[in-house]
Amino acid sequence: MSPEGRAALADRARGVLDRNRRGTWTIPSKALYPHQWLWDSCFTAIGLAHHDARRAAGEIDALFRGQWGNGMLPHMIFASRIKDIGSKRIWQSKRHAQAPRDVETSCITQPPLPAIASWRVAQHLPVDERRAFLANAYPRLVAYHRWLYRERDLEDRGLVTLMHPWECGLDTTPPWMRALHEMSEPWWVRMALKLRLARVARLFRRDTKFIPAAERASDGDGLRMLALARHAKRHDFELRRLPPDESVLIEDLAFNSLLCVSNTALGQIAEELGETVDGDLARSIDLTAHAFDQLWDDDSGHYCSRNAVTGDLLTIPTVATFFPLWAGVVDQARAGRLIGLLGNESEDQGFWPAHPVPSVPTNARQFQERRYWKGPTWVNTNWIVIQGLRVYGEHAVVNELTERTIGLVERGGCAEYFSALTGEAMGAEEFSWTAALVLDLLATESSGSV
Ligand code: 2M8
Repeated sequence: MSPEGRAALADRARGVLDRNRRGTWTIPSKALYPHQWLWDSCFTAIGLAHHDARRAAGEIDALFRGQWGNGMLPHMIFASRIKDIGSKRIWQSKRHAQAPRDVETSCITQPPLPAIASWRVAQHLPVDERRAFLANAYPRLVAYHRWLYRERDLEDRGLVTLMHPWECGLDTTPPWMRALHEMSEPWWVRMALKLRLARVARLFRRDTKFIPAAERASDGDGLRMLALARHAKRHDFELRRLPPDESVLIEDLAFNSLLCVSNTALGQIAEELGETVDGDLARSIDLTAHAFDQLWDDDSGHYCSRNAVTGDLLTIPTVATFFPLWAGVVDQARAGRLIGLLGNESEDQGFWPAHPVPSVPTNARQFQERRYWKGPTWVNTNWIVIQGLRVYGEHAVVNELTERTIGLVERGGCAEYFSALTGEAMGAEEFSWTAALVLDLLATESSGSV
C-alpha cells in the first residue's frame, strides 16, 4: 500500500474512533454495542495512544469507574442514558454490596488487558503525566489481578477459571459451546428448543435486529448462554458457590494467556513506580507462567482450554492456540509446530486460508464461515497472534499477516469480523477495536519495529 493509502486508512480509522467516542470512553459500535466493554476499551486505548495519548489514558481511567470493591473489573459498564433493560436485568449489579453505586455493570469479567493497555499508553504520555497516570492505575490493577487469583484460582493452579463464555471474549467459540451443550438445560431452554420457540426469543435479542441471524450466535447457543448467566446469578456470580457438576467451569486458554502477558506488564509498571509485586500475587504470577504445559495437547500439537472440574482438555482447535506465544511461555519445539501452521509455506492451510487467521481453522468440522466466533477472522485476534510472532522473531510471518490484516480493513472497512475465505466484511460496521488496532499496526509497521 502506498504512503497515501496508509494515511487515508489511518484517517478513516480515526474517524470511526471519533464517531464512537462517548465523552471519556468509546463504544465498540453504534447500534449493537452502546456501552463500555472491558477488553474493547483496552484495544481502543492501545490504538488511540499513537494519536491522542491523553484520550487513551482517559479510556482506561473510565474502566476503573466500574471496578468493584473486591477488585473485579466488570466486562461491561452500562451507559446511563441507554435503556437496554433486557441486558441490564441479567445482572442487576446494584444488588451486590461490592458493585459500584453510581454506574451499572455486568457481574463477570473479560480478558485482563488493562495492565497491558496501561503500560502501552504510558509510553506515549509526557513524563510527568505518565507517572501520575501509572500511579493512579497501579493499585487498581493490583486489586484486579489479586481478585482474579483469589476468587477464580481457588486451588492455586496458576490458571484462572471462567464461569461464562462472555468472560473469554471469543463468546461462541466451539470448545465453550460444546461444554454448554453437555450441561443439563433448564426446562425452559429444553422446551424452547423442542418447540422451536427459540426464534421467538430472537425478537428480544438486540444483535439480530442489526445483523443477519446467520452471522450471530445460533438461537440454541444464545438461549444456553442466557441460561448460564441466570444460573451464575443464582449463585451471586461467585465461583466458590457454583455447584461444579451443574456449571460450566473452564480454565480458558485465551484468558490465561492474556493474563500471563498482563502480569508481565504489571511488573513493568511496578518497576517504573519503584514498587514491588510480592506476596501471594507474586507466587500466583509465577505459577501462571509455568502452567501452560498442562494445556498442551501433544497429539494435535495445540494448546487448549481445560475443563476445570474434570481436568479434560477441550481439544477443538481455535485461534487461541497461538495466544501463549505472546506470553513467551512456549518452548522452541512447540513454537515451531504452532508457527508452522501460519504463513504461505504452511503444510496445513486450515489456519492460513486466503484471509487468515480464522477463529476456527477452515478444515475443522466446527468451522462456519459467517458465524461470529466460529470461523470468521477478527482483527483483535490477528493482532494478538502478531504480538506472539514478534516475541519469537518471526518477522516474515509478522509482515505477511500485518499486510493481510490491513488489507482486509482497507477493502472492507472497520468491520467487526471478516470471512476467512472471501474477506467479506461482516458483523457490526464502524467497529472500534478494528479501527484502533489497524492504527497500531500501521504505526508499528511504519516505525519499522516488527
Ligand atoms: C461480544 O460480546 C458481547 C457480550 O459481551 C455480545 O455478544 O453482546 C464479543 O465479541 C466480545 O468479545 C466483545 O467484547 C463484545 C463487544 O464488542 O461483543
